[in-house]
Amino acid sequence: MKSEQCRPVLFDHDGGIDDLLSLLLLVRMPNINLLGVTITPADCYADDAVISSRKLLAMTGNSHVPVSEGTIAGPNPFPPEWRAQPKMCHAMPVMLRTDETDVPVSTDPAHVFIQKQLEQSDKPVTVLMTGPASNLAQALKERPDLIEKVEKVVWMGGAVEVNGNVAMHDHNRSAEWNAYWHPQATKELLSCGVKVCMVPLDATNAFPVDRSLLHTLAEKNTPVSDLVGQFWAATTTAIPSYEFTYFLWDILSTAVLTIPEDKMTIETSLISVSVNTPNAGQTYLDAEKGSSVSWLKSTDVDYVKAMVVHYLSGEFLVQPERF
Ligand code: AGV
Ligand code: CA
Repeated sequence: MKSEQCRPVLFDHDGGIDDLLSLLLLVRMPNINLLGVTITPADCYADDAVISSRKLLAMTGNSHVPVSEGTIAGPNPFPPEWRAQPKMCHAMPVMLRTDETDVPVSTDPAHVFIQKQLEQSDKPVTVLMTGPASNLAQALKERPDLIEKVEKVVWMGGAVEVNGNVAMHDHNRSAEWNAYWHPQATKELLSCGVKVCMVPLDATNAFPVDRSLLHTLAEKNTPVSDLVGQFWAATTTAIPSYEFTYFLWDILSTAVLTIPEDKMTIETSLISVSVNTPNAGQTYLDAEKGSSVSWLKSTDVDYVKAMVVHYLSGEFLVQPERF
């Protein structure tokens, strides 16, 4: 199914509900050769993320794709309620019925796993990252020679011209959570010279998980769309003490690998990262000292929603037609 002209992709995620749905979306999009899945113990507990990732790979006929757990922890932990929430994903019946034990788990920590995968690939690799930047930043800090093996990094993170989503007592709400969890890693990633396309809140704010999206998915009435709808249904109540809306943050970032260029507005700006309170993790425009970074400003929202629903519908073992 995965032929030679497919582009090699490493997926680094942090086990949230939309990270897991992003894994499902990624393996169902065309022309992707998934080399491996690495996990950051950020917006999840790593054990849960490993189990759910292996099950989703097994269910979709991708049992050959190895999973690796990250060992690096950022200084600003996610709220424990958010980290525990995705446990319900591997408690759902179709997930419980799936045996994940054939899917290999690497003995290397994620940053070493990433180094080995980049080294072994004969083509430059696209890195999709939907959690904090710690694994990749560490991998490239230790091995700057591998930067040339990265085609580009598509990263869900940051907030450029809009407010962030961190609401902590010592923070002024200017940062997005993935950037805030490990501000130093964010700074290293954006300044190390690797080509980055950020998918910040500027673009993801247009994609709340709302009733109309849930209805559209429900009407598809297929095994894949039903599981996706169940995962998203769990996001509609669990977090009101922090925030009332869940967004398609990671889903949009994953979709960027396939969205045609004329359906997106991408800017390139000089951007710096703060590592101190009260704005740790803020990704701000800085014409003097910033690094050149591409970032997704907006998309054709209806097109992207329709594309996402298309690839997230059907049978688990049947690759969807091209949208
Ligand atoms: O800031 C968005 C990132 C995405 O990678 N994550 C969730 C997505 O996986 C953190 C986050 C922000 N608000 C949240 C988050 C919420 N209300 N619940 C769980 N995670
Ligand atoms: Ca995430």
